[in-house]
Amino acid sequence: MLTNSLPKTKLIDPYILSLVNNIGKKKSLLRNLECINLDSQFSNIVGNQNNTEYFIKNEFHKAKGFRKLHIEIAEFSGTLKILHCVFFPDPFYDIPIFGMDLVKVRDNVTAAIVDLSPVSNELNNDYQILLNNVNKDGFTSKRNIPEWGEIFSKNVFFASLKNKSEEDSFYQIVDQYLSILIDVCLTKESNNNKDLIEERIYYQKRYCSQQMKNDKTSVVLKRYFDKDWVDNYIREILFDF
Ligand code: BLA
Repeated sequence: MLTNSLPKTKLIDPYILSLVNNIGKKKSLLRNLECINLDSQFSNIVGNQNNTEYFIKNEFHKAKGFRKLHIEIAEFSGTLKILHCVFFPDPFYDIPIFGMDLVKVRDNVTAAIVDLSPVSNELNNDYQILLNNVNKDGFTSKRNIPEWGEIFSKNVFFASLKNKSEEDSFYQIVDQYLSILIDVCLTKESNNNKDLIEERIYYQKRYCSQQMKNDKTSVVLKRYFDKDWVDNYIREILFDF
């Protein structure tokens, strides 16, 4: 499991661990879950730059309906902690893209985002109705989605988390979005309609290219790695397609 191999001193914070454990639990409900072997240079990245330590851990799986289930945890200089997770569907299936990102600076969760993003033009997706019903009240600092975020659904949730109660509420939202994803995907079978598959591929490529416009991701990585490494990491590990 992703967190088992972290040295105790580097153990990322308990809130991020609780989210990772829950994501792992939900993921284990998927059919035909298999590890995807990842080049070891990317599975466990540890280093020290100007006396500030960092680590990044990546885990890749695939399952029925999903081409890539990616969970990444990272910590930079002991102050910036990140949980990044994207479940990329197999375009032969009508399954949305699950994405979440959590950025914690010291004790503050400055960004907590989760969505099931669409892979077709169809507005009345069965899962959108369920997402709409998830309680997203009780947050004091909701945030606006940046321009590149047109890939997200109208049920995207994005906020800073101001206290333990907001952290608990965000945990519940992620839990429910994952439950909806799993319930929906367990009912889906692959289909061979060429137009639908092409549309899903188009949406997934667009998801990746729009995410690459988020310069917040590359700015952090470029403090620790050179530009070519960062470009390659974003293209091949985070948002390949
Ligand atoms: C914002 N992402 C951020 C921020 C940082 C990172 C430092 C700024 C925090 C803030 O605005 O409060 C950094 N995120 C990273 C890094 C990695 C990462 C270094 O995942 C990985 C190595 N980003 C995603 C995914 C989503 C996402 C999957 O990777 C959504 C599903 C969203 N991150 C996202 C959004 C912002 C953000 C919407 C805010 C951007 C803005 O307001 O301009």
